[in-house]
Amino acid sequence: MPAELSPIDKAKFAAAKRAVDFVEDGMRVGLGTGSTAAWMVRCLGELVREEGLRITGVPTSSRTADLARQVGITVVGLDEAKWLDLTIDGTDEFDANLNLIKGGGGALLQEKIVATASDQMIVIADAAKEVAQLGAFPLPVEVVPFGWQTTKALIEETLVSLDVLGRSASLRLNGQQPFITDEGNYIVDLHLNRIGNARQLALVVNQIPGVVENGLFIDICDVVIIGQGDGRVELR
Ligand code: ABF
Repeated sequence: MPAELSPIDKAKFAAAKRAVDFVEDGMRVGLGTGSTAAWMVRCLGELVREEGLRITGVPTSSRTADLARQVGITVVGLDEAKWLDLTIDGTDEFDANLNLIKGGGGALLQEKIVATASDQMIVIADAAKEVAQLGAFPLPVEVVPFGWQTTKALIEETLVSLDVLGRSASLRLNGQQPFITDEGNYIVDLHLNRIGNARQLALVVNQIPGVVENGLFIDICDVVIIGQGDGRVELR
């Protein structure tokens, strides 16, 4: 573990390092996005360069693709890999049922596609990501730019009938401009505070015309590896 890391980065590194123990020679591996996943990509790159580990990486964002190539991992698209043995990714929140809120980095669409096309999904996280109930982290929803304000209004209207505490939504900005995803879409963040029925919310929001995908990962994650500042890890 690099010596100069802050406690939070030590926790992320510890979880990432433990996760790569699950990667076997010849695997097709989904590579997640975010700072914790970046440690995992770097650890895998070291095994590729120094131990001759042979894997094929399928990145979940352009940022991850660039880092994977930089550290020497062979990168292919999902359609070339067809199906993955394992996806390792970060998260913004996880609950006792291993349901997640993801998308803080704006890559939720590719992350969910890749994780769903995998035999197993391992999430790596620092302990602060664990919550009793999902929703304190704003729920990212990817929407097409066409008519986004109408889509946002329809989402807010729908929230009135759902078991959530907060009901406001905001367009995610990058400076003064809308944040643009790898697919050229926008992100609307839902400020819900507490989500009572995540499964129902995920289904209802995705029915709204203009919504592409939401950041709720229900029944997708198989294992969460929680890293601690002292280097210890815990598996859920
Ligand atoms: C990514 O990991 C995103 O879905 C999520 O927002 C992010 C968490 O980032 P970090 O690991 O930097 O906390 O998969």
